[in-house]
Amino acid sequence: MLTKETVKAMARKTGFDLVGITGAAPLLSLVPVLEERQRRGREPEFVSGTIEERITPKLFFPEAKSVIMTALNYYNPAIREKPLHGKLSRSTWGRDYHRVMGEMLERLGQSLTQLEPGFKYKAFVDTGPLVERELARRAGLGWIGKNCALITPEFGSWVFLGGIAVNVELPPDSPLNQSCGSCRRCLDACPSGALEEAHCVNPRRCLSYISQKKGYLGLEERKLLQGRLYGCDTCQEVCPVNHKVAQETGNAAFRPLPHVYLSLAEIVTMDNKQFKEWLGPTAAAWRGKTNLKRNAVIALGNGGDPEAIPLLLAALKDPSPIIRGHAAWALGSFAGNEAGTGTALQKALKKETDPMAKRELLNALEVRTNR
Ligand code: B12
Ligand code: SF4
Ligand code: SF4
Repeated sequence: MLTKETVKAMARKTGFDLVGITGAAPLLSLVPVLEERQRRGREPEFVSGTIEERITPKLFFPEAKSVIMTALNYYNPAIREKPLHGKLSRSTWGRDYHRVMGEMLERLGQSLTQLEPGFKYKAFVDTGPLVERELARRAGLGWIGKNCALITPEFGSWVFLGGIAVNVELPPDSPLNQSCGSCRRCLDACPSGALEEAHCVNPRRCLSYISQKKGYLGLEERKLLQGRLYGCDTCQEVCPVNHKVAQETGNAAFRPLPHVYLSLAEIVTMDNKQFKEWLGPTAAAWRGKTNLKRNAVIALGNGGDPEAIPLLLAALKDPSPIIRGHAAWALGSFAGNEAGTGTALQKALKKETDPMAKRELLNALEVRTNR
């Protein structure tokens, strides 16, 4: 018979940093939290599943009797910031964790199938409906920080979560009896005020979400993003637990790939082939090329470095109206009357057919006249 010890040993052998077990009972304590989010229209558009599906392992895998929760440490020390370069969250520095962890979970499931006749499982990492932080908390992997992250005593919050629902009953682990205490550094450091109170993030104000949202961003959102190209690490970077326990990942798949050193110029001008080659293997690609280019244009505008101006003038001719529109805004945000910019904006306005991009061009020209 499959024992908890065998399962854990196999998970470690597969390469997981942490493993814990919880039952398949629904995550009932989340119901009021999820209802409130729905009522206030706060769920990101890419979150799938009804509340019932998000809290019920048996709706995900009808034969589920237990859930094996795993964590992978993905921490890498900071990369030195450079002018005219943007910022990617650490979760996107290495290979896409959905693939890396998904493959590992499948391997774990297959190994357990070899050991136990009739063993069945279904794996999930991030894109499934189940709320993984709560499953991980219940499986004793860590506690929920005031920044909403699952914080582990071994690696802090720099861990990806994933699991397999299984058709065998395993003795569950107990949740940890740990908390953030009186600390509130993440609440004070969140640049957008998305952490409205302890354990409660407003997803629509979270810069991680804003960086992933498609289309035109509002003026406040553009300013708040600063140089972020994808994701936001601020509430984890300030966390004293992370300062104390974070350790460089031992998983080669999560070491930084060359894309983390790309300049904003390279991102703003990349074509489809470069996008696929540079970002395709990472988790920063799933919202598409235009999103990253848009965020790079915004970073150039926020950076205020005059070297950005020729790049932004070129971006006024980009095939995507979203890039043209944000480039107009970025040019409008430069303080002086840089030679040629006004004329370039006027010229672009004459040719522009997209109503939103046209509005951005008009706004940029108005900002410059009023200066
Ligand atoms: C949608 C989503 C987002 C959205 C919304 C996030 C949110 N917190 O609501 C956005 C795009 C903003 C986002 C951002 C990030 N995400 Co995200 N995201 C998800 C996803 C797909 C679903 C999350 C969800 O349904 N949340 C519902 C809410 C209710 O639960 P929760 O926020 O996850 O967590 C807890 C608290 O809200 C808490 N809670 C609520 N009320 C109360 C009250 C009290 C008193 C207490 C104690 C607790 C408490 O209970 C919840 C569970 O225990 C999960 C994967 C998954 N399927 O679970 C990944 C996931 C949560 N994300 C992850 C990551 C890494 C991030 C980012 C760090 C990425 C980045 N660097 O930009 C940021 C962190 C932002 C933050 N501070 O939460 C990891 C988390 C790893 C970890 N160690 O915690 C996950 C688990 C993906 C994975 N498989 O690894 N994410
Ligand atoms: S990820 Fe950034 S914006 Fe979102 S809650 Fe944390 S600090 Fe705030
Ligand atoms: S910064 Fe402080 S309050 Fe926020 S998650 Fe870390 S320990 Fe908890």
